[in-house]
Amino acid sequence: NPIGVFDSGIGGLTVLKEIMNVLPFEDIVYFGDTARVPYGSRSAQTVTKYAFQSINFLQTKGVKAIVIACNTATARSLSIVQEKYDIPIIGVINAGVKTALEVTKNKKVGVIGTEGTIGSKAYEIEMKKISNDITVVGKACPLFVPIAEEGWADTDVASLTAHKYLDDVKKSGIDSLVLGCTHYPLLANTIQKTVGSDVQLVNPARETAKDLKCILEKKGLLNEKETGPYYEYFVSDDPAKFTSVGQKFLNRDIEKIN
Ligand code: DGN
Repeated sequence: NPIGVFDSGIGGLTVLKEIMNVLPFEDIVYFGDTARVPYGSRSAQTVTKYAFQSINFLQTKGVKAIVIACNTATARSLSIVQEKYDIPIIGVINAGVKTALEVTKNKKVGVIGTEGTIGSKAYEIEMKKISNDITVVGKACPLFVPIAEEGWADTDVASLTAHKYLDDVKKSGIDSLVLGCTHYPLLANTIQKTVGSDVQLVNPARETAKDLKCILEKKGLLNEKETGPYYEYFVSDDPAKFTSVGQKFLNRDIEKIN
């Protein structure tokens, strides 16, 4: 059976890319809720309703596990949906939390994400469960999303925007910075230049893929046969933009799209 992955739109493709690298023989069904993106500015109740709908849809495809490849949807709904379904469901936040705590030396961690993710304090709450002497500096950077989708990640527009958002975050003395939104890995170069090389960036997508592998292994759900994987994409709005922008996010062609 395939793994189900969903996101508010195309951003989750940065997570999908990591899953494809770590689990190259797994079939995957991806759902991007492009008709209702962005989730970042919506209420917890609305995002949770959308998450249930996405999971119910993926279940019609017979998925054996689900990855919520969206920081906002993870922040708003993960614990609620985990209670309602029998299959493993993981989000992207725990992996980022774990890695940031491993990386930080001065215990001052920056977290950037959408307004929804930062407003929920999900990263901070999870970090403090593990280490109560940690200082978390959160900052919503909503404009990074359209900049990444426009393909402007390495332009002066991105750099100016990054300075506007991050100069204060940098001044607070953080030594690590979690890219707590699916789009931000695309801006990693610009963000790194802005905060300086002494701040280590943490990409939760990579760690999420490794966590998924562990969970599938533990539950005996790994695909043992080494056959060419099958990838299928579904979107709730026009597939054309998803395909053109998505190929940049994924670094490969998007073929079977519905
Ligand atoms: N996928 C969203 C996230 O990771 O928070 C970003 C896009 C959005 O819905 N604003």
